[in-house]
Amino acid sequence: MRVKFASEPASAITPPEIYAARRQFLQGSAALAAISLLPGSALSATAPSLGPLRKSALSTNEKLTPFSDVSSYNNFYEFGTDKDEPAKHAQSLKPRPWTVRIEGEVQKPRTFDLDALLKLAPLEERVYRLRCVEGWSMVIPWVGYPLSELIRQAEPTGSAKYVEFITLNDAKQMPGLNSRVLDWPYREGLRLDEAMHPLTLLTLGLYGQVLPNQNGAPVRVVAPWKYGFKSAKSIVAIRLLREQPVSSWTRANPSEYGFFSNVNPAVDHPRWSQAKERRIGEFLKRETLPFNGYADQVASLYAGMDLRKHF
Ligand SMILES: Nc1nc2c(c(=O)[nH]1)N[C@H]1C(S)=C(S)[C@@H](COP(=O)(O)O)O[C@H]1N2
Ligand SMILES: [Mo]
Repeated sequence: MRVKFASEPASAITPPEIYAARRQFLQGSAALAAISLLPGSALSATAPSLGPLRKSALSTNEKLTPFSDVSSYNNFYEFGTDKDEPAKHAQSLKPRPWTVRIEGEVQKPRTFDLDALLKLAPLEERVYRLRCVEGWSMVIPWVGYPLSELIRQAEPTGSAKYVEFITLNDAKQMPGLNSRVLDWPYREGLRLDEAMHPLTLLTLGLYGQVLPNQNGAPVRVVAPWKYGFKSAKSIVAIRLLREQPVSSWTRANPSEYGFFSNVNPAVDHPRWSQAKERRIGEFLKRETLPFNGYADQVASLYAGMDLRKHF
């Protein structure tokens, strides 16, 4: 990670060890065990800190996946399709300067630069499970605030029913765009009520630091009850829509990737079971939980829907 905040003096940058100590203090004994397994040196020595952070009650207490795995085992097809390619190639991404525009069915279309996004709402640490449709999962301490904080700034009209997320589309920064593996730019979407749900995080960092490029710098979305591909990285536009958008994965293979893609152990992917998952760093597989363990918070969003049909 070589991102620097041009505006910040070196003294404002919290060393990773201090971050780890602060997090221990905040999280109490449940997280102590997890943190002590994680040497400060495992964090980036150069990435700017995003502290101080509020602790979120929506966090899981599960053991964190080490920073080294979170930042080296990635899906980010703009940098290649192998898990190790984003970490190898994403240094060509320039996360500053950066803007995100909010447009479409809104009364106030707006463009925010990164400094404005960082100041828009108090940053929180949210420890979430992330479950990839491929059958692996991680536990990641994300940093951000509810996406709803950003969306409401643009004042969605009464006709807005869906939200589309559009990733940067620049082959100079993203060598994978020269491959036809997906229809670029990467697009994802949520229903408006999903996007406004308090769990849905506008994500600017992880492990207390700005996002590593390979994790979607400088800004991404994380919707933790859905398969990982719903959480678009390196977003440049958020579009409010009347109609359901077609995401890149649905376009590539509609019979395998539906619009909702809620984590569901009872609905197999056409080519493999979704009943279990491998937590990165563990040997034995775990049972996959409905809605990735967030059923209490989100199941009501789908009341009356047949989730086998709306997969
Ligand atoms: N723009 C973009 N966003 C993306 C992807 C991608 O290829 N391009 N991959 C998705 C998939 S499949 C997963 S599992 C998660 C992985 O996020 P992580 O690497 O930060 O763990 O990012 C998602 N967001
Ligand atoms: Mo994924």
